[in-house]
Amino acid sequence: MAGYVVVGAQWGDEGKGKIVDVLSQKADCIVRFQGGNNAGHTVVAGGQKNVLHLLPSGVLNPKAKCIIGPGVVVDPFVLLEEMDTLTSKGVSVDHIYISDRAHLLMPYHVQLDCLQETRDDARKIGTTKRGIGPCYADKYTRIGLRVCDLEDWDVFCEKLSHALEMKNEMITRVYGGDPIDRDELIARMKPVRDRLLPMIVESVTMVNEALDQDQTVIFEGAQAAMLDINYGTYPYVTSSSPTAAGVCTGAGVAPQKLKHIIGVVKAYSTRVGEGPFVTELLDATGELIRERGSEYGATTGRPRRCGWLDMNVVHHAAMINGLTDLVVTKLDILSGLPEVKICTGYEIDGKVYDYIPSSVEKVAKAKPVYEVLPGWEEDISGMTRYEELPENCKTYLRRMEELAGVRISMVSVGPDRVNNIYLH
Ligand code: 2SA
Ligand code: GDP
Ligand code: MG
Repeated sequence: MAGYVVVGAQWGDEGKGKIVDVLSQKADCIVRFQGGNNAGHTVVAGGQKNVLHLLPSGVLNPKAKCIIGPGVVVDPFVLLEEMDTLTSKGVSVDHIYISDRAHLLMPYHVQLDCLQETRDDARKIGTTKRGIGPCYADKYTRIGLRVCDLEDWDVFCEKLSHALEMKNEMITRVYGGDPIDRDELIARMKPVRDRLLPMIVESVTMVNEALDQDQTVIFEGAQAAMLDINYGTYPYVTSSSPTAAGVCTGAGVAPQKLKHIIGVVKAYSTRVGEGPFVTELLDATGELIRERGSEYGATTGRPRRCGWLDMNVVHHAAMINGLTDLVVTKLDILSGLPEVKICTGYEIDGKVYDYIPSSVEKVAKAKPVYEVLPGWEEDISGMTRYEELPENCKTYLRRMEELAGVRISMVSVGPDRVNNIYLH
């Protein structure tokens, strides 16, 4: 039984897509378990770059089953567009399956997300405006539409009409927006339904059987621990659980079946959207990291905020996920900096915290406690063995391991699937 979980240990964009692609080459099954097309997962292979939003990053391996799991919110229009783009590049999409339990993200969710984000600047979350929050809200209010509802067209139309009536009331009365026309939406959904029907599966049994047969199954997280609805910097979070626990609820798999829990850690920190960011660099170094690391949203193109590595954050992620391994990415981007800093705690009103306080107001006041380490000059992007790395680079990695209490099993030194150094 080999269940591999790949999750983000910071604020997302750590390079999970790349790591899932690397692992997928020997996998039987890759499962997305939360989030939706807010995700932007980049895979670079043989000079060709693909950015995946809803499809699992294992899609380039035609032999592996790629499953959009029960915990995902699926915008069917985006899904089909993403599949068509891959098809036009010669990538097979015959191995993609959608869970019958996944929720459908409808145009009214997107509209509500946009309206909520533009209504009150002071309370803006900085979402991707892809409708994620409103769709999960409907799921928990129990007026969501699920993929299985598509199987009976009359049932689907009835449920859609009921939900749309309430949503239109909100769109028009609360936000003064334009209502969505029911007949038009139903007409748009008909051809979509016809294309989706053959891809619908009962994924829970499928995935559990694969694990019971000792197949290699990868659970691909989107976003990251600090964006977790329960354990992130609430309310500046996404609306799902991008953690190992999220695999259990979002894929229908028991905790003891998850053997390897890999936390992907970028060698520095980035965040996109609003919310506190204790190690943020609002200076030339932050700018340098953004440009060198091409730190722009893979879905929205927004510039990402950049800062030093925050081990308070990584330690938090290690704890709530039960990480067994760290994979460190983008270490190549730090080459040439005279010194590198690691945050080991937060100073708030004279007290040092070695954990993440729950109050976002408190975190916003925190001053980082730094350890300053010497940098390294060498370009490490072509290196393939740990021994080749500069001493200062090794010291940086070892300190990360110590502070996280988790071993580093791989270091990524470039975007391509071959740019890796294996430690274990
Ligand atoms: P949402 O849209 O409701 O999930 O937004 C809520 C918060 O979650 C953040 N979020 C992300 N953070 C980093 N990367 C994400 N994916 C894209 C990428 C982001 C992009 O790969 O670059 O292109 O802008 C992602 N998705 C959601 C979001 O910024 C809010 O802070
Ligand atoms: P994800 O959301 O966690 O999958 O990450 P993104 O794809 O949004 O952002 C990571 C970016 O860094 C992508 O452009 C990757 O191609 C790139 N990347 C991943 N690993 C490395 C690395 O080790 N070095 C460099 N230079 N780029 C990397
Ligand atoms: Mg991303």
